[in-house]
Amino acid sequence: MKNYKFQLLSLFGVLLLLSSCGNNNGQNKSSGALNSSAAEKVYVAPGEHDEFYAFMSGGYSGNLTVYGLPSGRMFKEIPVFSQFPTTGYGYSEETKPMFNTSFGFVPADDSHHPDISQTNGELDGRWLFINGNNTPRIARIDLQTFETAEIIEVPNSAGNHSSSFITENTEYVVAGTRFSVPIPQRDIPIKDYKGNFKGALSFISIDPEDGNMEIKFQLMMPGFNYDLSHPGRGKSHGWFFFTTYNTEEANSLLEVNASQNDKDFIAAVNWKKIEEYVTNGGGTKMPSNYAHNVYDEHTHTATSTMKKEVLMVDPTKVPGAVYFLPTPKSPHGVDVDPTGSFIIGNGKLSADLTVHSFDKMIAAIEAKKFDGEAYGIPILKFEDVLAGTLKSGGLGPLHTEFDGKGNAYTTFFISSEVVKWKVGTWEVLDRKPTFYSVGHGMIPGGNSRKPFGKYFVSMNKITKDRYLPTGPELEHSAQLYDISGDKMELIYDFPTHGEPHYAAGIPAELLAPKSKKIYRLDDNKHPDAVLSPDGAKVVRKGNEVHVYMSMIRSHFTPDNIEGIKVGDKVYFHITNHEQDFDVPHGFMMIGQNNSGLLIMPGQTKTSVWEPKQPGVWPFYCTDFCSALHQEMQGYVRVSPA
Ligand code: CUK
Ligand code: CUA
Repeated sequence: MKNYKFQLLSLFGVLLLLSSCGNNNGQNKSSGALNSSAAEKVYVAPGEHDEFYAFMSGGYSGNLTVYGLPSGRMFKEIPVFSQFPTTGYGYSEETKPMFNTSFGFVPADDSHHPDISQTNGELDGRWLFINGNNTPRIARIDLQTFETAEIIEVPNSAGNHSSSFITENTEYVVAGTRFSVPIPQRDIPIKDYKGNFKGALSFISIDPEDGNMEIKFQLMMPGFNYDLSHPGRGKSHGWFFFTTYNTEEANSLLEVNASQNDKDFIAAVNWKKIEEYVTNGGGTKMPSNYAHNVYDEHTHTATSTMKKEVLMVDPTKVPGAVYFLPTPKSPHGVDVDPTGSFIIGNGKLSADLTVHSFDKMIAAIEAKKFDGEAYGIPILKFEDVLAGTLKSGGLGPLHTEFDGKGNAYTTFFISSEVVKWKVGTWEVLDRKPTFYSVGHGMIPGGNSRKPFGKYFVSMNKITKDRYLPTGPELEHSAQLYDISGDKMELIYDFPTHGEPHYAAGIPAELLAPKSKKIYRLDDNKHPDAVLSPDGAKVVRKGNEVHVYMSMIRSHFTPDNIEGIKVGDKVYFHITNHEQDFDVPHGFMMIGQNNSGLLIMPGQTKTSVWEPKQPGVWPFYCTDFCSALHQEMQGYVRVSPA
């Protein structure tokens, strides 16, 4: 709250604070407007299913949560960049490699922006990509299994914020760099930032068959801060747009240093041109270490590879590759409308919203009408590319979504509201307060050529009184607006887990029928699986002991294990032999200092236990699986070394 006040005062001064921030004090007027029809709109009867999935980023939890809309019910937390004791993700031997990076084992991150794969600009529901903002990474979630299938590290980057947005045929997912850094990293004085620090933008190709990611090329850009990005679509397909701030290249962002330029830039990158350049042998191979971790659902095992180089492209060597569009003031989100005609710069230190025209941008480029250059990259004239300005009276615009009916919805952090406006006429159609201080908004498909403009979800940054108090730490809130009519109607509030920065929504009918129900035992290619209880055995290799174990209602085989000594490293390779889809079993060993396991039917997972004391030590199943669940147990006898 302290920072927030500081922001208000320092950015707009006391006058603006007094004049237009009343919505922030809306505690007492927040819920009165709801009527009983709102309840009907969000009510999903017991046993009925929701109309949409909403995948919400988990912020500093490093994970992703799955909700239903309109009910606001949470279905699942998908562990991505963080260890997850609930299932053993990141603790099991099979999944530890998912956290390999050039920095070593990194089992935590800050996830911001999920984006669902597209075909011809429409959601296809194959995969979801999400960024790790802290240790720069991108993860791919398989939307058949709802599991993390791949994590690629992004070298030469720091703060992968402008990610993980994808092109309209899922050709590329991009990564940016919120912090510019010395490239290659080296020991230099921080005050030598200007001119020495660089920002690498990464274009990561996606295999159309299996979704595997590969860093195709990086662009060595000037040392600005690259905040967010958005792909062109339709007529602007082939372009990618990145917001920048700190074009002053200050090494300390106290406001005296940065935010002096009246306008920063949106960088327009013609990736098709650069793709052609690298296909013809352009670019320089640059030594760069980064991890590429892939999880195979047949072996139930992740493998990690350390890569050694990237292809670096100097944008000034590729004519027509990159242009700068001046945009007021420190733009945060950049959004492209469903037709691909308009590029919206959400200047967070501005009251107005700037809309650039893609057609005007192309015309200015063809006429070579430039207003100088920055590090060899041409700057277009603001007036030449401007399509219009939304003068809404809102303060602190952050992000814009679209409903597919020609309307846009912009979130305003400082004035805490959502403003609906008409694309093309820049006319304000409606505005509704949010509780409190909205960051992103989300319309299912609102990021594609075909939005499903029925609901708008507001993801709010500041939490104070939406739910029963839970001590000093409160969950954030999401709010659901019905946007099917002319006016937005607030119909529901629900808490979210971690800080939700962004979300990706998709109609359930596009996803639910493809959801995988079971891992088949006859498809289990895990090297340590036992495919029938007869195969269960205990094998000693030096001081490693491998227990090949099966679990089926309601016993473990073997369940009495002897011959273990203090100092041994015991590997439990456990296969769930159930072939009914709804019978997971769990495994926990007394004193286990990593995590238990949750093992789905047909799956194999491995847990390591290092006994420290002689004795007879029990283990048991942690998931109530049958009337004989309490009988699902065993002992390990440990003898002195
Ligand atoms: S960010 Cu959080 S409100 Cu990381 Cu997309 Cu703008
Ligand atoms: Cu298996 Cu409880």
